[in-house]
Amino acid sequence: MSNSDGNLHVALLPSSGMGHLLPYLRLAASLIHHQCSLTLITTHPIVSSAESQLISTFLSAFPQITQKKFTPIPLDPVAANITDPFQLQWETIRQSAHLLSPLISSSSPPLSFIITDMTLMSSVISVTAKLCLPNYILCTSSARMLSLFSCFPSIPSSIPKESLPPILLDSNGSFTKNFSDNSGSLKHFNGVLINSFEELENESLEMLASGNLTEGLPPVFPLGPFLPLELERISLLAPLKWLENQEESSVVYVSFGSRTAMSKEQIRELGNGLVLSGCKFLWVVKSKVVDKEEENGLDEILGHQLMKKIENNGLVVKEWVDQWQILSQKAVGGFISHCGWNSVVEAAWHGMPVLGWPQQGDQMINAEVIEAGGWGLCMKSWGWGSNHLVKGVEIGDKIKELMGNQRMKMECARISEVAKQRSKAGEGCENMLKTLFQSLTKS
Ligand code: UDP
Ligand code: G50
Repeated sequence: MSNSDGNLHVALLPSSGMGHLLPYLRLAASLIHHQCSLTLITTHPIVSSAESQLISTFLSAFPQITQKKFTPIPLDPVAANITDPFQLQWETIRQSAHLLSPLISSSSPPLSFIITDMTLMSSVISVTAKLCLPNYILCTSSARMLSLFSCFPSIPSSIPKESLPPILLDSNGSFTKNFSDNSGSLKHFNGVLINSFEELENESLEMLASGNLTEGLPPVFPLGPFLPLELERISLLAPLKWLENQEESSVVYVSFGSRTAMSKEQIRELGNGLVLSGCKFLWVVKSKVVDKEEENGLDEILGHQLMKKIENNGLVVKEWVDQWQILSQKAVGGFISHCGWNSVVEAAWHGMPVLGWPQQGDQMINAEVIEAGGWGLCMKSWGWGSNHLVKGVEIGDKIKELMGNQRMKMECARISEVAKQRSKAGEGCENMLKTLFQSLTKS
């Protein structure tokens, strides 16, 4: 399994979107720590500026990593019937997966294994199987989502049908077909690496390990919580400076991740809700799915009236912020989140009460992890992002509930303590990687 110099050479194949790239790079740093040689496969053109910047910063910080540029054949979004640019990129990579073969087989020293993103599984496994290259998955979602994924189109009794990603309800759509094909290919993989840990998702991880969900499921390695890299620190200092002057636990932080745009109407209701809550707030506004297209100013998005009302209560930004640093600040006492899985794990690590407002995809299932743990709320009655307008008054009331809930704060402290223990050297990721490497040397 290892090369002549005794080291493992691992190829990483992330999919598009910061929510997919970030956990890959965080894992990459752990693998380097374990003396692995790495090849990072990057897909061009890159969808968002955030991804381009992170990739170049990462490669400059780790010059020992080999970059292999992969240029798939472009797809016509109209013909493919895909509007989301990140999903379009997933499909583009899938359809050009055969072109990965020469890129993979020309790696020197030869690869020990590859780590493939979930969205690409069924298209990549045929390539790596022909090359007899072991293939692991990095699951960028929750173990709870993985439990659904592993037995799809069946649905585990633990998951309500209403929580399924709405896109999967279209049983003839290409997304559902890919999801199903990916799920079916699971048994051909050597293992699943996941940014989770026992105390966060005990039930789902046990269910996955028990073998009762699906036959032939490969081992699942819960390596979480993943920690950010030093190089992820960014220089947008205004939010951090502003937070320094706020009282302890007085600020609610509002972000819907890197690829969820809200309608202008919903943005304005949310703004009113934040003002009505009476709390201070730090709000990251996104009105376009891809950062490159975000050209309107805040004035235009929020409107003059709302801008005026906000002035004394909060700070609104449109740029990429350093979420990890923000969650570390004493002033922050609550998090309104779409519940992308990375954000959930980061909130857990920081012991931050979450008002979960899922917008799409796996987010409702992720939010249920928070609700079950008692350290946040999952707003099912607010519906999915685009099909329901939630009024400011209702949002304001929920924020007050979030910021005043003592029981939730206690659960937060508990989950944060175990998360931090897990991420200390010798725990969590380190131990699990050792187990992974032991299993590799046996095969
Ligand atoms: N993030 C950040 N600053 C931003 C927006 C996002 O640091 O302005 C990070 C966030 O901390 C998380 C990731 O980007 O690590 C987003 O992943 P997540 O799974 O939460 O949501 P997605 O963006 O995939 O919907
Ligand atoms: C986005 C989305 C729907 C959705 C998911 C999204 C996930 C993530 C995992 O991230 O569940 C995943 C996606 C696609 C796939 C396999 C696994 O083919 O809009 O379900």
